[in-house]
Amino acid sequence: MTEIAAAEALLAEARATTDARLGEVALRFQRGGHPAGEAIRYALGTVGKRVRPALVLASYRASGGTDPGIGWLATAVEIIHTYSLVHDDLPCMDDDARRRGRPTTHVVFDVPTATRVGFLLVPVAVEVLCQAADAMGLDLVTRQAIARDLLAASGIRGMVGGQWLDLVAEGQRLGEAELRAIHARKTGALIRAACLVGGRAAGADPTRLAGLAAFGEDIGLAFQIADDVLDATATTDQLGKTAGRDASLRKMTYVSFLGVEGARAEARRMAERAVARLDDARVEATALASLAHYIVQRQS
Ligand code: GRG
Repeated sequence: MTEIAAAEALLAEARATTDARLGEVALRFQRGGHPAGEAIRYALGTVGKRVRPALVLASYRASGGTDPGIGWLATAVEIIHTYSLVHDDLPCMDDDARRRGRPTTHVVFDVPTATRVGFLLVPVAVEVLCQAADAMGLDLVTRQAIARDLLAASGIRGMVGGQWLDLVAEGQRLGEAELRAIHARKTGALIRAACLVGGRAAGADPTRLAGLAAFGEDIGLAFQIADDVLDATATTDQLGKTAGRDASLRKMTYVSFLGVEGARAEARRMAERAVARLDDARVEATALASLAHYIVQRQS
């Protein structure tokens, strides 16, 4: 099997595992008769690549984990990601009408509903995280560390902080270091957390955890650079979301600094460096390396 085929098999497994659990979560709201039920089902039912859940599974297994309860932890990470997409598409943020090949949540329902559903998904993710910890019998110190990693990656030092700076920077000139710092928070922090929480759940030692975190940082950046390249080169149909959005929002991207070919080369360099980080920390790299290479070669 080629490396990309191996990554695609892992993503398919992550999709099956995560989608079943996301469906279960949505059903709880629908059965409860809550008015948010339909919108939650819509938001959670959109089909993404499931890169972050695949990273949770691969980091867990690379650290010796074997419990199928890890699927719930992967789902918690995907729910945080889903919340960020619902809010990212709102008119007050990137104002986009398409995502994952479908109209965005606020287009199908309305802005207040999508705003509320996005917020609601954060405590839902924490509940699912607790469910994962129970299912896997994780000790309190590990639970606390996992919750801290995931929430810190979502907050002001992570996704919200990065998005905030990104919005403020629209239409402004940035230096490459500033752009890198924004991306590390907006996109990289959650990807890093996915790797770290998989390792923590398996009881990885501090050296291997540091290796997983360093790997996650590098592929997080590689992921965003590849995203910038795709935004500039792919079609809306290929992406399932509006192509060319960065240019229309006058955003600085890696393509503005390096051009398309330069940005592709930088993404590949970051993916190679990420894999070297795993080798340095003696983390079993096969599956994680295949995901790193998929991330920079993907077409959507
Ligand atoms: C309150 C300022 C403030 C922010 C709220 C909306 C938000 C938090 C943060 C935005 C985070 C974000 C959407 C970053 C972009 C990351 C990115 C490249 C997402 C696309 O990920 P894929 O390609 O998507 O994995 P799929 O659809 O495959 O899951």
